[in-house]
Order: sequence, then C-alpha cells, then structure tokens
Amino acid sequence: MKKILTIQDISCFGKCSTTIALPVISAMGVETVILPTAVLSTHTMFKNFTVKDLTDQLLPIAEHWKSEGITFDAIYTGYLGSAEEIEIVKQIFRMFKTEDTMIFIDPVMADNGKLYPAFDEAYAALNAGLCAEADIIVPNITEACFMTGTEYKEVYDEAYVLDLLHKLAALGAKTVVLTGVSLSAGKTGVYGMYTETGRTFYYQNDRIDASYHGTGDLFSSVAVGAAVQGMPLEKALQIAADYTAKTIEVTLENPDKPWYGVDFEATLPELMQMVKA
Ligand code: PXL
Repeated sequence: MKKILTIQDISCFGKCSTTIALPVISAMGVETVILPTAVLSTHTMFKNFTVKDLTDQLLPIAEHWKSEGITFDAIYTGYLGSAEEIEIVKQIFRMFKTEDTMIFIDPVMADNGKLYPAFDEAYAALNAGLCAEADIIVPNITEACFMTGTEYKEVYDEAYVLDLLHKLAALGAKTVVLTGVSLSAGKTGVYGMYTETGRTFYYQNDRIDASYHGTGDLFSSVAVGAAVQGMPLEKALQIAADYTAKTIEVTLENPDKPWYGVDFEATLPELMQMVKA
C-alpha cells in the first residue's frame, strides 16, 4: 500500500487541511500519516479560534519515524503556521526524500487577492523557497502572485496565466499547476506546466458560483492520492477538479446550508468510482 505523509494543521471543526486529507486519502486506499503543525478549534474563517502551535513537536516526531525506518511514497504539505515551520518542513524533506518520493506542495496562504490572517509577504517569500523543493506545486492565482511578486488581477487573459506559470517554474518545482484558472465565462480549471520541457496543459470544468473553505485541500488530497498510485498527473488533476466541483454542487443542495465546509462525506463513494474508471 502506498503511504503519504501530510503536514498541515488540524482545525478541529470546519473541515479543512488534515480533517480532509486523512479521510479522503485513506478512502482512496492510501495509508495516510499525519504530522499536525498546530491544533486550532476551527479554521481561521471563524472568529475567536484557539491555536496551539506544535512546531516544537515536528522534528522529534519525524526523528522517531526515521529511527523506526518508516518511509513515505509522497509528502504532501498544506497550511503551515510560520516561517520556522517552513524551515523544519525542508529538513523533513531532507530526512525522508528518496528518488521515488513525490513532494507535493499546496502553498496554502491566500485567496481572492488577499493573504490569510496569519501571514505576511515575508512568509510568502519563504513559501516560494519551499516550493523550489517540490515535484508538484498547486497554488491558486493569489498565492502564485504573492510568491512571484506579480500584480493580482481579478480579470485576466491566457498571457497573464502563462506569465505566472513561467515565473512559478523559475522558482524550481518540476511541475507547476495553477488552480482556479478561469479563461471563459462559467468555467474554471487547472493550468499546468512541466518546468523542464515548458509543455503546458489546461483542464476546465463548469464553475459553480460558490466558495467554500477546504475545497483547495480537497482538490490537493485527491490529486496527490491518485498520483501517488501511478495515475498520470494530468488525469489525477482532472479527477480532483471534477470531484471538487461535484462536491460543491452537492453541498449547495444540502438544506442545512453549511457555510464553513463542503459535504465531501456524501461524495466519497463517487470519488471511488472516478478513481477506478
Ligand atoms: O483550507 C486551508 C486552511 C487550512 N487550515 C487553516 C485555515 C485554512 C484556510 O483559511 O484557516 C487553519
């Protein structure tokens, strides 16, 4: 069985980061090892959330695993809490990366043109340095802008997307994938580029006019869970995009109208079918 280490926070209530990655990747038949960077009462869209930072636990936990001879087929990082954590994550890459380990980085820190409350531009620069070590990075347009010093635009064309992809590729990751790219009305998608060859790919699906916390984490979990099992990357990204869109659609039909997260629990059986097909 393939084994993924995911490094991100635990937001106890709210469905994002580890509370999405663990069930979703496990359901895909991949052993999911978690390294929580912090424990929050909720994600940061709620007011007055509590935070217990776990930075001082990361290396002791990783060193214990190392002493036990534990290995990983992929390391997937999401929301990290601080500059110090980014440095520690780099050390953990060095401890566990072999030629066969896929490093998948979702540099979670911003959306809709703005950084999340805990972060500043210096943090974005450090995240860019972390991305240099990846096989695959999946920033949204806002995160890509902050990491490359590019002006954020709500309305853009393909040239803007290609410029961002080239700047991301210059950071050093092997494959760079921009998420949430909308180049025609009613559509959204992923636009990627292989750094070495410069070959690009674009996949779009219907855009659903709703935004939920945790959908980026859902997308990344599915993409890394599929790719680590040998599915070609572009296909893994397509399934991740389609499944995320489907889950948002199903969430909107829920009469309880959850605002803080998506009903991925209802769509996991469908994910199994998509991955098998
Ligand atoms: O979904 C990304 C995410 C993860 N973890 C925490 C967050 C967010 C987004 O805001 O607040 C704590």
